[in-house]
Amino acid sequence: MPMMSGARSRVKNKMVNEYISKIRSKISKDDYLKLSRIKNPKVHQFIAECAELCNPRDIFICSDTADELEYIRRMAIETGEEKPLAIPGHTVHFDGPYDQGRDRRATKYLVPKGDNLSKALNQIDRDEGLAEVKSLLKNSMNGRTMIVRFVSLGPPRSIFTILGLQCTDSWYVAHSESILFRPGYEEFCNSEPDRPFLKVLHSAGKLDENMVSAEPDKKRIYIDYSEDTIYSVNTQYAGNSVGFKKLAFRLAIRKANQEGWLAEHMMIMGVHGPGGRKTYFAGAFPSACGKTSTAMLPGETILGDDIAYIRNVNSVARGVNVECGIFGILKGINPKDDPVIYKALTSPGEVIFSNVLVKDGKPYWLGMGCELPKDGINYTGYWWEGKKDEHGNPIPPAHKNARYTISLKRLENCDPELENPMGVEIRGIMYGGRDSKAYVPVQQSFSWEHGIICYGAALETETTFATLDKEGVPEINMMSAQDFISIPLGQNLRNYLEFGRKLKRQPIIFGVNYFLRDLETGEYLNAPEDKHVWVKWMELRVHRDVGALRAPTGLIPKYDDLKVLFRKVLDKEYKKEDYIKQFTIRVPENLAKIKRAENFYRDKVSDTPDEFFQILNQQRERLIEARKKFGDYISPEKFEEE
Ligand code: SPV
Ligand code: MN
Repeated sequence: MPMMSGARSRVKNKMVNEYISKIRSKISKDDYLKLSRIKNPKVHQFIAECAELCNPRDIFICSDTADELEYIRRMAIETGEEKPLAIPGHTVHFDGPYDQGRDRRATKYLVPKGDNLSKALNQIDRDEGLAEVKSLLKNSMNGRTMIVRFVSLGPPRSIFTILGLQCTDSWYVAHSESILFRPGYEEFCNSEPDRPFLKVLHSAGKLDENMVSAEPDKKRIYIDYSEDTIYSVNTQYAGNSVGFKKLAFRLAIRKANQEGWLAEHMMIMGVHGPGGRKTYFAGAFPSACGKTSTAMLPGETILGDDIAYIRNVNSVARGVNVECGIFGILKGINPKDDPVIYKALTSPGEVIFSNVLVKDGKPYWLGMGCELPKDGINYTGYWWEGKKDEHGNPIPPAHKNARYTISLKRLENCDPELENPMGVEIRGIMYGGRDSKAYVPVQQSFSWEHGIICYGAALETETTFATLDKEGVPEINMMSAQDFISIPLGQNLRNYLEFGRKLKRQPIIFGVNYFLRDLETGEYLNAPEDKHVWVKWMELRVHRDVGALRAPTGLIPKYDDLKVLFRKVLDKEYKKEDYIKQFTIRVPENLAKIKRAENFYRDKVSDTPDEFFQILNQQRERLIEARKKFGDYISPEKFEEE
């Protein structure tokens, strides 16, 4: 690395000292030394500016030592943001009743004058937004400590690494970051003074007597992409406050686009195939649509459950997990269906539960496989069966979006390549939405472009409890990352298409749908565990070990192959009639789906590439052609082998 000239270095050091001196009265001598080891003046500038705006009583610099991490844990309990539970290492945190999920309405991009973002993205003029959020942050840390955290997104010292710095007044947020992200202080110290990094300023704002953000109507989460900075205030829900999760992800998407790689809302898993081989898949699913449960399938390994960076390395796609922990949904986790995670959540060790029901030091959540107590403490305070909210609606014992935060290393099925600085080769990518009517449970695309466009860009899903909006409304959710895409959507699609075209070995693209229902009865056509069979089938397809049938929407499995897999994987009899129901191509529903995707992109995305409409149209023509021969609902047995 080039050395700085003496004169330049002296100027930089002077600036460093100037910024640190501004906050000198609020930091200890030790912390002063910790900051002096970092040579990047922008780090000191950001910390000094945050302190000036939010006016904390003091500042705590975390350099990632075991003692400091323990101190953060203790402070989260001492301040009351977390409460200890009976099992050692377990704590519970509550968010307020209006802070139980990502808040789309309060989350906005700050758009400088003259810049254009797709209409579909929530935005505000940068000057106006900055003035608003800064006025809310003004003096927000009065009487509290500002905690400074440094993290490495992706394994440290790798081509994937992006550095992040967060200032927060929430010990819960700082604690969550210890579990979810790799330490970054050392890498900050060892970096050149001009190395870019992402910045987050968060304040929980005014707190009530239970240490819960008390002014949800003043919640703002603003993304200043022109300065790689995020402002978040009057919220504690981790998706809104832990800046390196979905907020920094939005900034990473912009960076990835500029540099020609992919930042994705994807899990990464290792799938075991015949002969002891392991094949890595990435999978994009909207929130609460089966992403973590796929990555957690018993007998396979989990490398990541939420955010992946994928790069072209020697002409193959390699991916890493941006995080090293899980902020996962508790609802439905039970010892029968999810033995690995259930065991980790009921054994001693560090876990933060949020928005569960607590009774006698034990956390309870919906669908945990046992009867829940009739009273206890939940996100509304003391709860009893029959308690109603202000609109007269019954309050559930635990929130549907109750979550756990745990380190991946605590799991028996954690993939050994988690910390590989070169990541793992991604051989398959799956896109899965909540589509009750049209797509079959699993299909393989005809090409990279077909998969990216028809399964990824046109992905349609019904809204879930992971955001504060109404549930069950169908919407287009591009690559399952619509909430996070911070550039014009057409440009995002172009970047994707280009990325694949430059690879010598492209990942195979699959579309999955765990939510297909019978058109008449409305019943789900598959059990949740069936996804394991689809995953094993995809693994075989990557290696071309089984054939497939050429349907208008993609290559679909043959009955005989699935029958063998159902027996092997689930020890289940797979009936021909079930196969036919699940894999019947529903022409009217698929045509309507294409129309909705076209309308969305035509109305909302002015820079959609023509290729998108061409490829969707080809799918339409294949469907119409097939309908001429076989009618509206076509049994898979009508299709020929590829
Ligand atoms: C999601 O909602 O997609 C999550 C949780 O993974 S959050 O951190 O809220 O984004
Ligand atoms: Mn997610």
